[in-house]
Amino acid sequence: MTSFFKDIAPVTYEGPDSTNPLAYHHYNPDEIVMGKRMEDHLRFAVAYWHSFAWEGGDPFGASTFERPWHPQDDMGRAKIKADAAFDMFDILGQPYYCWHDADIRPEGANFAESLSNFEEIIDYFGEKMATRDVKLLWGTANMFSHRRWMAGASTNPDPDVFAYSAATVKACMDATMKLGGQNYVLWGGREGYETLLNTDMGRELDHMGRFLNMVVDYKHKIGFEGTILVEPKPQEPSKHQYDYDAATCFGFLQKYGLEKEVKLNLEQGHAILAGHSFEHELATASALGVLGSIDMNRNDYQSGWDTDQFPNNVPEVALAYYHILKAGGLGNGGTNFDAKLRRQSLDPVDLIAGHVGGMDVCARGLKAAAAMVEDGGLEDALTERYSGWDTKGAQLMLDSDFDTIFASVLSGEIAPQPQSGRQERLENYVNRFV
Ligand code: XUL
Ligand code: CO
Repeated sequence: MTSFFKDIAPVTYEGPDSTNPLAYHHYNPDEIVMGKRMEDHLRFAVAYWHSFAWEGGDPFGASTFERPWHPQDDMGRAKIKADAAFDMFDILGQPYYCWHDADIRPEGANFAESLSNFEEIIDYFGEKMATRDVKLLWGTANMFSHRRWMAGASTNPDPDVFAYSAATVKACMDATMKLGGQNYVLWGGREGYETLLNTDMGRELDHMGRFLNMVVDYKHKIGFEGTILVEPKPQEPSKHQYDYDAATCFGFLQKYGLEKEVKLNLEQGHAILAGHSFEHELATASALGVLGSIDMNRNDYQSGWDTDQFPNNVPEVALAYYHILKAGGLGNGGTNFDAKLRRQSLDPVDLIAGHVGGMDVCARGLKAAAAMVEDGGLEDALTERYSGWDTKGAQLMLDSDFDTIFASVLSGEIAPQPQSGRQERLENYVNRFV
């Protein structure tokens, strides 16, 4: 144990009546929910970037955190950072974590040097993982921070950047596989545009489609068994991002023949930025068969940008897990806290508290969602609302044509009778569980 989290004991479940701020009050990993351990439903992951690589800067001021591993430009400090990160994993006991290449290694003078730094840290992680239970939920490449990516990665007008991106993703997929990662994520923060005046959108989309096909080909070539995930977000940092939301991503995947190969990593805050609720994105992905994993971090509803805060709204989280449970669960996906502290939250204990609170809120949401599934009230209401479609006549209509339907409507045999959608009654029902 390094001294960074000194005097902080491993966090354990003490139940809802405990007043210990560093205990789980609702997250009880071994508790059985709908026949499965809570830990196996939620599959929590810590995001290395926000917890350890972000220095507390914002557009108006630089770093506030001043961690022992800052500045992050040398291998020695990259290892001190890793030591603190794995200490936090030991304290929290969450089963997974995630990284970008740039979070964990210093940038080198050229590709080969960056790669060598990266591989050394991956081996260092491998040694740490060999002595603990923590696993890699996903790896990903940061192809948005360094200035080379300012006009995109696979969508860059410069083919040299496309090549550099391909080499970067190959290295990150190799490392993800080496550490036994369960998924590989692509989030394209600069895969979009600032102005259409300098952008050939059709060409950029074709390049992005070709690139993702190369990712899938490489996955099969190396025998990576994890899922390839694309993470939708409508804008920020680009003015407009091509992976706008779940429906847009699905259209893209279909156009480039990838809808059976690639799923989505949906983020709560990104859904809100796209003008949706999180459950809208979850229900869309579920209906289209591409629900993969989630980033469970919220935005501030007033500020209008991606504030990446830990979740703290149980009713919202409950509806999200309701749709996840209805979809059959997260599979080999998980609940990643792509969440960062506020920049005034300087103390190491704040990092622990943020995660403990997020895990408890998710546990409460999951339990409420499971209670709604088990009670069946929402499902019964749906069954009743669509029951007209269970009749033989309605099914035959789907196999008929406009002329046949027209004749039965004209004869008066069919005459719609409007019925209540019961929204208030259903909202009241949900409130009984949250
Ligand atoms: C950015 C974001 C990323 C991805 C991984 O908004 O969500 O951190 O999750 O690149
Ligand atoms: Co994210």
